[in-house]
Amino acid sequence: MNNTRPLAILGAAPAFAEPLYVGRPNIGDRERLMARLNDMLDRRWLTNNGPYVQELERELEKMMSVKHCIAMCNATIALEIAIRALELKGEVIIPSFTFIATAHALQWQEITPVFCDVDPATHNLDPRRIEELITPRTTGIIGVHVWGRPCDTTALAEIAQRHQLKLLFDAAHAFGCTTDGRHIGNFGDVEVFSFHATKFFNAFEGGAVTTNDDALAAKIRLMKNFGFSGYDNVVYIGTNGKMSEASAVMALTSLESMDNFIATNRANHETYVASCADLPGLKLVRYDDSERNNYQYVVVEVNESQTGLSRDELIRVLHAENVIARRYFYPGCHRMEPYRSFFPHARLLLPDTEALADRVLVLPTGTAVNSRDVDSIGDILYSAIANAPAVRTHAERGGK
Ligand code: T4K
Repeated sequence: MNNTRPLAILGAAPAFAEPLYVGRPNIGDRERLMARLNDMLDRRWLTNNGPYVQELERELEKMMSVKHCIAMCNATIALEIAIRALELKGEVIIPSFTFIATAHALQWQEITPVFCDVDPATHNLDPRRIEELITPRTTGIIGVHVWGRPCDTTALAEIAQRHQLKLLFDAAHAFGCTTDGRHIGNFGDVEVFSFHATKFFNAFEGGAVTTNDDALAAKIRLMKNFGFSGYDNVVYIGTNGKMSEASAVMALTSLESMDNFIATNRANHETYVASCADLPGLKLVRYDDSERNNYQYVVVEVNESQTGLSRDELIRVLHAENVIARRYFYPGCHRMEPYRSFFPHARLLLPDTEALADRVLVLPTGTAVNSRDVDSIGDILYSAIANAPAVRTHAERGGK
């Protein structure tokens, strides 16, 4: 460890006067946003496939080089609609190391999510462990591009094809990312994005489905609008998955600043890498710089035997300094209800998921965080590890 760094924790005042959050929204050009909102109000067209939603869809299709982009109110409803449009039923294989929405979107429709373990090197669904979970009831696989690092799309497509399963990707983290030079949005039967406020690219609330399948796109369009085909003709069971014009305005404004958001995330990520390089027991998740990434997550794996502090102890130290770091996907979907009761023995199949959920720590980034903040966070981590026994005692005495 670099012993010239300051030992600055356990002081009376937190290192940051204001909290630094994971998931602080990025805001684009306010004037452009307000001008569009005024235009929307002048036009009195607020939702139902308005001109801003249509503009957003065309812009995203161009950006991702995908045939169809269908904007939605959020990614959870988008997942539910995509699952229904693909006629999935019975069982669908998914990772447990994901946001609970991936599992709920299936269970909501009484489809059983079958949890598969992840590859500890990639944090994504491990293709080597999928086939042993396939039964006569299996109809699909949902891969999740965790942290925006793409799944092994080729291996998953081969398995899906061999077993005649549908393949869907939860791309909530992967907007703006590529694999083999091709944009996420083009893989599997459909991909689903989230534009929630906490994502680096946001529409307040929002999401989108992308596909290169014309018939599927037409079906999804019907389903997200109650099944209406024309003014008063319902041809299919549907729901309300529509994106509002205000959300499309926010998304279009975010799109204009997207390169800046990514540049800031990348710079912060590089500063974190430099700042944590000499800290034992902390491994930063890296991105493949030969591809396009959004760098929206700064993820650290904590090896307690080297840091002398558990992941949760480190989080307590960071919170006391107003750095609102977070566990992610803890404790894993299979250890939450209703899945915990449905599959009491799931843990036996998911050792890598459980180990990962116990060691992952996510640190703040985005445009609300600058490189000086990142350096200070590095100093806090350094001090915590260097003072591990004192930090432990402090925590035992009831310190935050
Ligand atoms: N699939 C995956 C893999 C996902 O990660 C997600 C969503 C989905 C599907 C479903 O997408 P959506 O249906 O949401 O479009 C957040 C988000 O609500 C959720 O969108 C996201 N993943 C998930 C990973 O994180 P929470 O419960 O952690 O949110 P919350 O309210 O605790 O906010 C997190 C932090 O962000 C707070 O500490 C403060 C900060 N924050 C949040 C908001 C909303 C702000 O500073 N400003 C804000 O406006 O779920």
